[in-house]
Amino acid sequence: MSSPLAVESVPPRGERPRVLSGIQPTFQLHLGNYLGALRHWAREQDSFENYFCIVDLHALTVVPDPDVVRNSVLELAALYIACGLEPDRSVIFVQSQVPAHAQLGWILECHTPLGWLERMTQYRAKAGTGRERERAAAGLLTYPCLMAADILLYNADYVPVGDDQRQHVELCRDVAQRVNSLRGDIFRLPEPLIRGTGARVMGLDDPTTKMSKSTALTKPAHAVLLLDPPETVRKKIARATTDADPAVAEPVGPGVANLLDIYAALRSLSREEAFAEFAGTSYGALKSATADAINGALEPVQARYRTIRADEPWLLGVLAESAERAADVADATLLRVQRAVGLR
Ligand code: AQP
Repeated sequence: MSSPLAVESVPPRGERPRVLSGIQPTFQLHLGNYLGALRHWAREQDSFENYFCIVDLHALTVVPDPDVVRNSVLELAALYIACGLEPDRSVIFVQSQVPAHAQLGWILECHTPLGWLERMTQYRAKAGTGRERERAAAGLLTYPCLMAADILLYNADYVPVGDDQRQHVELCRDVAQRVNSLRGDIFRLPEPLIRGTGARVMGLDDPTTKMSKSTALTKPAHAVLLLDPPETVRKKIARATTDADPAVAEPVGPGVANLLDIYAALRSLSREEAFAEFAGTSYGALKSATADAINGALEPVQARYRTIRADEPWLLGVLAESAERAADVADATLLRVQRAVGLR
């Protein structure tokens, strides 16, 4: 019999590798969230044991209106399912309904050097400088520890994300390694799973910056939103920044490259194949074909979304049941960690 003080290691892997990922319920989802994350999650459900959460605790770092958070959680859950996640193949749950996330988050904060957090690109970009930084929420600095907790609680093998999240998964590995080296082999080290096409969709108004929800909120021309009607999509794509050249030609500028990438991702082509299709044609032809491809992908998603939103009791039932399934796994990990750090 093992000593009651022995550290319990990470449990063995199941038949399929496990994935965990999530999206913040902050404002509306955009094409980048779909192409970089959601679409892959849905397509690859049979290859993995799937855990997808709606990370509402993270949304509080930008302190949106409580009604916005409440509504965005349901909107996001419905969009997960509308984009193809199936509740019997994926555990789709709300982060705050599984208290272990916040509990492990704190333990990890206590094991993470401040310097690691201060170096994070997103913190530096979002917290501003000088007086602005003094007023920024402390959660903006510490949320990568909460994100590490989200992943490590489920002993995830992979974290399927867009390219912008690479640094966060690396930090998660660093923290896990640090705890493992201090307290025993309690965490599995996750790998980021970043797909080629669609991994970094750029802003339509400024193709040198990543398409993001927060920018789309103040600048509607920045992003196609998943619930935009077809005419709005067409107008936004028609207004997308391109180059001074009259036609698609090498070397393509960032705006044209972005449209080619979006088109390629939606038609399952490489960038080169997409370029070959439009080389020498006007930007109008590329924009029109890209808008058609987006509308073709979004139409069925929007139809399913409307059906799901019309049955809120069903959606709440899915989330409640999934939270229980998630908590079974998360609570077991938390207990293991609490014992290892001397809390039980
Ligand atoms: N532009 C993008 N291209 C490809 N993938 C993307 N993701 C986000 N933007 C792109 C991926 O979507 C998932 C959810 O990320 P998020 O909730 O952080 O979404 P966001 O749009 O980045 O959200 P915010 O709140 O607007 O953040 P900021 O303003 O910091 O960008 C992740 O897998 C992400 O990689």
